[in-house]
Amino acid sequence: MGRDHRRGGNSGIDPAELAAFRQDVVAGLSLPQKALPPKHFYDAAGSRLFERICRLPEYYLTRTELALTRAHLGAIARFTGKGGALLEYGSGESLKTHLMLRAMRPAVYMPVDISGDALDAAVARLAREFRGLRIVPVIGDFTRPLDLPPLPGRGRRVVYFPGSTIGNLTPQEAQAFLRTTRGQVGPRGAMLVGVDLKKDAGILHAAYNDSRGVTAAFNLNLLARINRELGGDFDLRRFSHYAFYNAPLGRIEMHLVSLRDQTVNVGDHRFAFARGESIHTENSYKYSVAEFRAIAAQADFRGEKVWTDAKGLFALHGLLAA
Ligand code: SAH
Ligand code: AVI
Repeated sequence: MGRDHRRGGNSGIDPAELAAFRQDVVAGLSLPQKALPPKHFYDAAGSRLFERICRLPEYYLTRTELALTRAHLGAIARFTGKGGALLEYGSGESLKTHLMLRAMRPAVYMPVDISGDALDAAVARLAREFRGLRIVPVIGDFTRPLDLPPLPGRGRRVVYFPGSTIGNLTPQEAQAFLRTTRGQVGPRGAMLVGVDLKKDAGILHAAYNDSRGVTAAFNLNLLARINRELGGDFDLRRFSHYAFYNAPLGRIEMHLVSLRDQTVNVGDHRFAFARGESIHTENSYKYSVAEFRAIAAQADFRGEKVWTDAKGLFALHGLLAA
């Protein structure tokens, strides 16, 4: 499923991707609790909205992880080692990657992202900044088996997964993902994972209900994308963004709530919504250091290092193959 991004630009939508999107939408809207996978947020408009979220004052995750990475860059480079190969999942605009590339100086960088638009822009920027670096971009979905090109060279393999994107998987999915990654890095490999920590629910609530409404627009863009790509007729004014912290499950949940009884068509399919009924669009799990290390241990990774900020908002885990 992994593909080189040089497949001829991103002007047209890949028919296989479109079919997979349609299948997920039809299946998800047919569930008793309607649900859509969060990976479909990231079309060109969604990736741009996410980049705006990263710069919001309430969304502490990005700036905290950036500051953390900057503050500990020497120690992080000692942990990863120099040279070798760096594989990044969910690289997006590769914001934090600049720091990692400067510190680690890998021979090869392989960014993997579902969003061809985000990947294209990031690769063009990185190629200008890191002239000798071999960049092997892959458009792919890390929730499915990925047929990645072989990582060249005999140096150490390091997988970078920042941004707490791992929190958008369930704990079971996260463990399965880490196990696959453990296979990719091999016995001498390492992994760096950014994980949002559990914290005061008020801080979390503000981060996912920002005052400018960018997160709401990001959530609603999923319906706009269904309209654009699958011939849907969602009226975006009849749905509202809803995000809350589900404390027992340790996760932010994002939903789109129907503001009235209504019927929506997606191609030949028809879906009824009762007033107040929601589509569950995303989970964002928050883990204490011990909770995340326990998941990693089940995937044969040992929590070797962890860097956290003074306010205890975010953790950057250094994992080694156990
Ligand atoms: N790493 C960046 C971006 C995080 S946003 C940061 O830390 O700021 C999440 C990124 O993961 C987006 O770029 C999105 O396109 C990508 N993504 C989400 N689900 C994905 C999936 N299933 N497979 C591959 N990439 C995915
Ligand atoms: C990409 N991911 C880690 C973000 C998060 O915080 O779960 C996506 C996001 N959803 C709403 N705001 C940001």
